[in-house]
Amino acid sequence: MPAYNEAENIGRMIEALFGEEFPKIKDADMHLLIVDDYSPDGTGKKVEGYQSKYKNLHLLQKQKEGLGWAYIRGMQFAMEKLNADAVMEMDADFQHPPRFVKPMVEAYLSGADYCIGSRYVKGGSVPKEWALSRKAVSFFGNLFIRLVLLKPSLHDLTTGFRLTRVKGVLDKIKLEKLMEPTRFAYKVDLLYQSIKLSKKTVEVPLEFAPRTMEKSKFNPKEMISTFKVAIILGIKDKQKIIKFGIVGGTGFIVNFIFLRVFRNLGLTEVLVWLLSTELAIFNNYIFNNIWTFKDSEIKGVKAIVLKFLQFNLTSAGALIIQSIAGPIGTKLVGEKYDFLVLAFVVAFLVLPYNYLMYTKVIWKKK
Ligand SMILES: Nc1nc2c(ncn2[C@@H]2O[C@H](COP(=O)(O)OP(=O)(O)O)[C@@H](O)[C@H]2O)c(=O)[nH]1
Ligand SMILES: [Mg+2]
Repeated sequence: MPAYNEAENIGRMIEALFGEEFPKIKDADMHLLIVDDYSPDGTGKKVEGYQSKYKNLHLLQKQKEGLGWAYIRGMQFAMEKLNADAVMEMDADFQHPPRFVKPMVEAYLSGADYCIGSRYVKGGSVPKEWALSRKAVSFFGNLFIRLVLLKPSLHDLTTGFRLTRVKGVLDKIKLEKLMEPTRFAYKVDLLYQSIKLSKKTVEVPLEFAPRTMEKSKFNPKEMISTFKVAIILGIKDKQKIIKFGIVGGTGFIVNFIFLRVFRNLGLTEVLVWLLSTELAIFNNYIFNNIWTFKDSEIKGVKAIVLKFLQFNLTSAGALIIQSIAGPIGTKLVGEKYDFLVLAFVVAFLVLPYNYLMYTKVIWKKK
């Protein structure tokens, strides 16, 4: 729980959690770690005052470097010093009402690796008091990020109320390398990486409450940097697919050039097609290996040769798909439209099939 100038809230928050909510949670040992950036209003002192009363209350104090760093340092402390199995992110200002902690922990205990406190699912909400313009900014901003990151199945990507399993998720993330760590935008990068690592992600309804005291630290600068991070991540996410497409294009060119070359050499037509296609397959294999899937590059002569044979089998699979779907398609729409059938089969069957095989079989992550 990051807290900056929350002296008016922090005492009530500590009491609400340790006095009411934590005792209701039976199957987890609950701790509260507050990260205070030496708030001038004495937030830290207030916390210290409660530490003798609640032994699971911890305080981490550091220089002010913005919200992202408060979380990064807090998460590192939770993992390294407190040996946490899971870490929650929660505000100190009651905008995340303490009663929502329990359902989050329950979702984790029933197997979720990543729980998102969601304002935009059934049972969740944003404050009724918010002006329409504020609601619109929150809703459309969030929708934009959902679309950019291609995560339409999740409804709240900008929430600050989340629970993450340490093993396999949080401990795999290079927290110090998060984008925009001084800002609220840290949330988007952290969420993006967590979703990738998490095997089971769930959304738990959250009724986001209005702020009671003090002022919000969110502002247009924070908003712009949040969008920036989302766009950069969105492009990064699609880089592989773009490279895969480009390599496929070079394969087509190789195929075409050698078709002519071998024909001019006077080879039989079957051999002309066979050799030029094999060269295209070889081209695609090499360039996908050193470029598209560089992060899981196949190395060593033996591995390269074996994987190349596997790659040929994959390509044979594409041939089979095409020779089954092609005739069926032409039968349905007529020979006149065979080019449409070809485009359809390639776009919706062969390319997805290839991409799937490349990512899940050939260049499968270890
Ligand atoms: N330690 C620390 N906490 C911060 C900082 N900025 C915001 N917070 C805390 O983070 C939480 C969310 O901030 P808030 O201003 O309420 O943002 P909003 O809810 O998005 O309007 C609150 O508990 C703040 O006290 C910071 O720079 N350092
Ligand atoms: Mg707040």
